[in-house]
Amino acid sequence: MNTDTICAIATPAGSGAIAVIRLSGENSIEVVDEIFFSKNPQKKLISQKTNTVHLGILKDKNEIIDEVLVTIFRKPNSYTGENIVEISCHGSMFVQQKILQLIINQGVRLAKAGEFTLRSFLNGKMDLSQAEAVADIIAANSESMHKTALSQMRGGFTNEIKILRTQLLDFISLIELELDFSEEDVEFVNRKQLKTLLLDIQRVISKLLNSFAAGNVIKNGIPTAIIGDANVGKSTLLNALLNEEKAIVSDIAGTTRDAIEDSISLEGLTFRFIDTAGLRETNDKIENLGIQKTLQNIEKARIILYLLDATNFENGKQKLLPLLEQYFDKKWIIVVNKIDKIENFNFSIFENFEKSVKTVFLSAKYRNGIENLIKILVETVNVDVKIAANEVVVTNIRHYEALSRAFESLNRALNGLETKIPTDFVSQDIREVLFYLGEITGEITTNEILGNIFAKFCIGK
Ligand SMILES: Nc1nc2c(ncn2[C@@H]2O[C@H](COP(=O)(O)OP(=O)(O)OP(=O)(O)O)[C@@H](O)[C@H]2O)c(=O)[nH]1
Ligand SMILES: [Mg+2]
Repeated sequence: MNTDTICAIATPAGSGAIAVIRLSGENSIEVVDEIFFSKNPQKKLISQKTNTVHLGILKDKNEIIDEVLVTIFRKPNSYTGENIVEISCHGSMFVQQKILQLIINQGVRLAKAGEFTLRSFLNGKMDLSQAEAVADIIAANSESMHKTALSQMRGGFTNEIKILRTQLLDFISLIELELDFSEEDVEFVNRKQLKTLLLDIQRVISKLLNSFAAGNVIKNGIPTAIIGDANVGKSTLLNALLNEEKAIVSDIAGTTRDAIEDSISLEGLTFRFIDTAGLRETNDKIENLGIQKTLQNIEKARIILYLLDATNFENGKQKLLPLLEQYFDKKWIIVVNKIDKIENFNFSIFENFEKSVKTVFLSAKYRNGIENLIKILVETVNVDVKIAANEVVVTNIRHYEALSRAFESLNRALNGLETKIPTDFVSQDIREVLFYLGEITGEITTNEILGNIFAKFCIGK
């Protein structure tokens, strides 16, 4: 394990009011002491207490670089578990680089992405899933994402897993003892108790596996496909929802060929809107590929906004019914667009149009009625996502995979107990359960796993 001192700019690239440069490692306090001068010439950082802040100037030989605040965290009570110094300087790019260079000149190494958090994990300050949650918190851009990441950082579901894993470890040691005495036909392990524990674990894992779908929605946004005939205003609606001219809009039917998508957070929920190629008969090869893709996007979506043109809806209506039947498990919302084109719009034409499905009337072009659509969108998903946000949820694909593997091994172990196969096979399956559960929390890690996780972090975290 590396214990050298590392440094990085912890604030985003660019200039700002303040920037923070961070050092971690045995020598961080001494290193900063070399360039830091307090008003009181007697004051040395090395003799200051932990968690204290000091005002002074940084100097490169005799040249003053900046007036700064220096915060000291002594090991082991710091983020990384090592000595940490944070220098808050004025946020000019030039000053930041200059200070960083000064520190590096003293033999401190530039930190790799996520290295501070990696050290925190290696020093036992947090488990692996908590470290991953740190990255998720930084990436969170909606309330629900933030909530789940925060709950995970504070322990989330891994506490429960750790407890069950420890209990299982106790059993496995007894089982293995039993195997050592196999000639003597003794039973140290109460099979009934073991089975109860395995069933407990099975219940927990299966709950977590089920939460992944909801977790995924929270993290990546609720996939919402915008579907309909050509020219009904799908791209116009996408732009209105995103508040941005993302997709090309034109009065030529068949404008959108490839699916266009983007996410936006609406009332705390992230929606991923997918604008698609209009459904119509055409000989255009590329457009046809686009239409096939539209069908795949219906498949992947959770919510379908089905657009109709208020001035010309017969065609769209005919296509809607078979789609509704085929994709009955999706949440459909019918959007009647271009109502600005009709004076004295007669809503009753659409009444009972499709009883089970909500209908919204709007003008995408003039952004009339968009608020109402957003309200209905939020209502549509709120129920299931809200539940998910308050429970522990798995949002991380790595955790999901490890849990799936653990689940398989667990079922084999339970089967083995049932059919009374030789104990060493059962013990092998239980070892596997332990292995996969340990992978989540980091009790079992490989360099490859660590490398994958921390490479995704920002430098300075
Ligand atoms: N008056 C009016 N025109 C609209 C409205 N929404 C869209 N349009 C117009 O309808 C035409 C088609 O709009 P698009 O958004 O490109 O339609 P689309 O469904 O994406 O079309 P394709 O990509 O070809 O399938 C454009 O000329 C838009 O300006 C609306 O609410 N009112
Ligand atoms: Mg379009």
